[in-house]
Amino acid sequence: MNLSQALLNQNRLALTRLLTQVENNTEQGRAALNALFPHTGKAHLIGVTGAPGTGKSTLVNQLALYYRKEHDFRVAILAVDPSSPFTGGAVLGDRVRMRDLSGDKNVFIRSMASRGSLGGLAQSTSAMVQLFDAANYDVILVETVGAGQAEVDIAKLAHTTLVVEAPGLGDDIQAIKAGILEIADILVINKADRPGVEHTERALNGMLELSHPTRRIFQHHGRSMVIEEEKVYDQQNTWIPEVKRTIAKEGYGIAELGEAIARHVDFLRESDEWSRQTRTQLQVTFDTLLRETLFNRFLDELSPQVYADTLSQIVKREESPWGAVESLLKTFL
Ligand SMILES: Nc1nc2c(ncn2[C@@H]2O[C@H](COP(=O)(O)OP(=O)(O)O)[C@@H](O)[C@H]2O)c(=O)[nH]1
Ligand SMILES: [Mg+2]
Repeated sequence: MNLSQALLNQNRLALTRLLTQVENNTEQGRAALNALFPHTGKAHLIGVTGAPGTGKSTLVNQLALYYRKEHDFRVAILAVDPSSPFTGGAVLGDRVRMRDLSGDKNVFIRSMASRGSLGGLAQSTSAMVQLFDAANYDVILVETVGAGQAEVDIAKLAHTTLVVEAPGLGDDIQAIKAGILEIADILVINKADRPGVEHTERALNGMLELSHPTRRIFQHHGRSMVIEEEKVYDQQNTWIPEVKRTIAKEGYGIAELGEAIARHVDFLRESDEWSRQTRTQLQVTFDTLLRETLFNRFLDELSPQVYADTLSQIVKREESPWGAVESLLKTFL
């Protein structure tokens, strides 16, 4: 059976198998990505990131239910959690998710626990997302934990990035420290039933005020004007992140969040930002593949002895990395 063809026919087993191939960066996985590429480029990729315990899994679960009910979208969920390699990332939120969404053949849930192969976590994620895209999922929700460089890289893949905060996680807002606020299109204050929600909201608004001084008020013919809620982007046509409160556990604020996400999609389409993002992502994929392939091909040609000798010369400072590369390349040209 041709797995790629089966995937296009929305066969779940084929998708499951190819996801594993692609996650492990096998020959078969790469061949499938190549064959399926013409069928990609349609899905809306939503990244959901934030500190552990803020309620990301619960929120993703609720968003999936919302998209099923309100829009009849086909929804894929990819939970990237390298911190729990033995459980496959299936913590409490994921079990709840499984219960609510299992049995719906238009929902597909997958956990990724590995650090990702050669190209790294972001590249593995990107490749797995392409399979969901080809399999005709309208919305792909990618949940990532924490705020490291890998999470930032994954967030850059997404068309829309939600950064989830929760009140009472200490006075510092976790995400700000890691600079993850800069990648947020929508800031979600989940657990809005908890005390301290006003404090968190004030802190986030303060941060936004600094980075987007035009957020609430801008000058118009010398007069100050308050922007209406629907017109959340400024004159430069840049998106101003929205702040939304949710109680994911009870489904509160989910529809409003869904509407904010829809406004962001409208903005991406109208401002041509969607095509720009797509172009950048494809360039990253292309460059990464090129670098990886050339490097591997070069190593295949080079005897391990020559590599080891050169490295020890560099370590002894008899040769510089620059000089070594130059002379090695000469012998191959
Ligand atoms: N009080 C409250 N608890 C919530 C809310 N959303 C999720 N939780 C709980 O917070 C815990 C962590 O949720 P989870 O979705 O696994 O968080 P994640 O680690 O960010 O994926 C679970 O016990 C959830 O039931 C909420 O809006 N309010
Ligand atoms: Mg989770």
